[in-house]
Amino acid sequence: MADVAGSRVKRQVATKARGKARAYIALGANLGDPPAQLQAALRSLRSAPALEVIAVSQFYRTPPLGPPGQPDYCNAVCVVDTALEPETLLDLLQGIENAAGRKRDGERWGPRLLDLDLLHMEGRVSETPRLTLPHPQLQRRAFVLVPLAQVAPELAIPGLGPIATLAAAVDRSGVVPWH
Ligand code: A4P
Ligand code: MG
Repeated sequence: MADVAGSRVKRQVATKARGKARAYIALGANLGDPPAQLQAALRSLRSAPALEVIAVSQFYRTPPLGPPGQPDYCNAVCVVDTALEPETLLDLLQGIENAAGRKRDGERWGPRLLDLDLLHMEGRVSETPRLTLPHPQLQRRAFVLVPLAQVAPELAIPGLGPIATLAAAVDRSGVVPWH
């Protein structure tokens, strides 16, 4: 146990020494072939020179939040280390969404081919018109908290608290593994 904790501390120190921060990205899709779009987005993230993908959660089937009548979502969370500034990382995520054919002209929370949201970035907060960090809806969404708790069970977000506590407080009954 001590070894595991010790190596975690060393890893955090090494990460900071390189000027990198750990970031948590939510992936979602409910049009086309959702798991294939998530896999393609993960390939793009892995091939981005400015990012190191550290962990990816399982893919989950989740009931849609938003207008009724849309398909279930496929959701996941990915952990990366990066030296990018938060808004530059958002540019990268939106570029991947656009390359997947994402349109932004639909209704709020309507169906989509690919959505990549920046959930949290270690040591960073933001309240600009383009970027709110931590993500303002994070603590309400089982489709975010279940995969986030899987890849970062010990994460605590300043102002919100431990992910495990947040995940235990939402209705997770509709969130099931994607088969
Ligand atoms: N923006 C501000 N902060 C952030 C952030 N932390 N991460 C701005 C990403 N973007 C952020 O986003 C609208 C604007 O939010 C961006 O231009 C960016 O500058 P968008 O992706 O263009 O549009 P959107 O995703 O439709 O907007 P919104 O309101 O952010 O939707 P959400 O919150 O992403 O919700 N149900 C299930 N089961 N699973 C889902 O994944 N997703 C949504 C979308 C609705 N229902 C869902 C799911
Ligand atoms: Mg979005």
